[in-house]
Amino acid sequence: MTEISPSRSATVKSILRGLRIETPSWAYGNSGTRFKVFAQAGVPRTPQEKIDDAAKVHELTGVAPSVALHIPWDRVDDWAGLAAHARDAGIELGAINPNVFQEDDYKLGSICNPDPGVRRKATDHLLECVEIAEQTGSKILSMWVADGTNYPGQDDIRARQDRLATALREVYDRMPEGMRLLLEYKFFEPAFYTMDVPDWGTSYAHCAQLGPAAQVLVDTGHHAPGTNIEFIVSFLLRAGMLGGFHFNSRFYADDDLIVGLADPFQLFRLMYEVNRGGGLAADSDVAFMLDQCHNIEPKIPAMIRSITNVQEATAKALLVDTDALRAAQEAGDVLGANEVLMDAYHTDVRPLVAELRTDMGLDPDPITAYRRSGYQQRIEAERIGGNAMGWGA
Ligand code: RM4
Ligand code: MN
Ligand code: MN
Repeated sequence: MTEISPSRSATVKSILRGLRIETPSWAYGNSGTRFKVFAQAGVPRTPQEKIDDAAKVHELTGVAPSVALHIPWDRVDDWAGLAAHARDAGIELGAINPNVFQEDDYKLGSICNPDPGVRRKATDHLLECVEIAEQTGSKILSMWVADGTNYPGQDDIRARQDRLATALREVYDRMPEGMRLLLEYKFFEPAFYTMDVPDWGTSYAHCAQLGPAAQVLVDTGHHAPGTNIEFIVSFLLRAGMLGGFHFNSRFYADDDLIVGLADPFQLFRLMYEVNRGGGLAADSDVAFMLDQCHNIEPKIPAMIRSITNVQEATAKALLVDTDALRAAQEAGDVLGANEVLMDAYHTDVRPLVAELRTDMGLDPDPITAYRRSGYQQRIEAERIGGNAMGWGA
């Protein structure tokens, strides 16, 4: 069993202190499946109210200082004003996520659509998102291209790649210095036969062609069952191509469940590779973002839990005795090496993370603190009338 020494505990805590986890605006609104959206009391009616909820999560956890926006779901007239609202609430506006999947025009795709007019419209939306990012001070354009085909022969797979490359080039060239384009991949859904960016290799190839400000975004729910995601993470980090994450967990497909609940061991393995590859270093620009939907559970506590799950997995990853691990690996000690890893995984890090919160002047138990805060009762009372915002509303 691993005993956590005081010096090790101090190192782990200082790295955890520097961890930044961005929450998504859409997770605070109503969401559901294609069968039903279950409304919850107190959900935001405006982008400002989503920001307020994200700020509450940051206030209680201390490590969620920004919120990602989805355009047009979070569209406002005054972007600088929205950024100021966030600042007043104690957080910043984070990644801008364009939406090129929710209009009738996009039935056959957006930037890969066979119709040049539709491609123009979709590309213009992406360019608009670059502008929005400039106004909100966001440094990341987080792109998910939902394009693909449903039937063999439906469209020319190769031509679609050309269209994709053309649009990405135009967007990339429009980005100001210091902005990054993160290209997300997903193996299926909404299209069922081909996706135009189905996997990390496709994303990598397009990003490499674009230039250094384009990197791959790994959404943990976007792989075929059984895919070894930590291998992908390790490979991308080594190549300097891991831009960031959309954390969530899944049992079957893109379930968007709370990160670390379906498979905490996977999250640990992933964070181990992130650390191994330098992704937790002070100068790393790997963006840790959540991309979840809380269909049946209360949303703000779910976000808090997601953050504590990431912190705990990271703490365990940081507890791996790397010297012992290397020695076992070099000696070809298969079981010994695995034992080093498992030792760290089985360590109860909850007291350490609670101590970190106390060090940071926070309540050691953020979910109980939330329940006590009265915030939930207040939003349920105040946010009556008007339309509750939801996924796509
Ligand atoms: C997609 C993808 C995107 C997210 C949308 C809502 O499956 O994960 O990142 O913005 O869902
Ligand atoms: Mn995602
Ligand atoms: Mn997804």
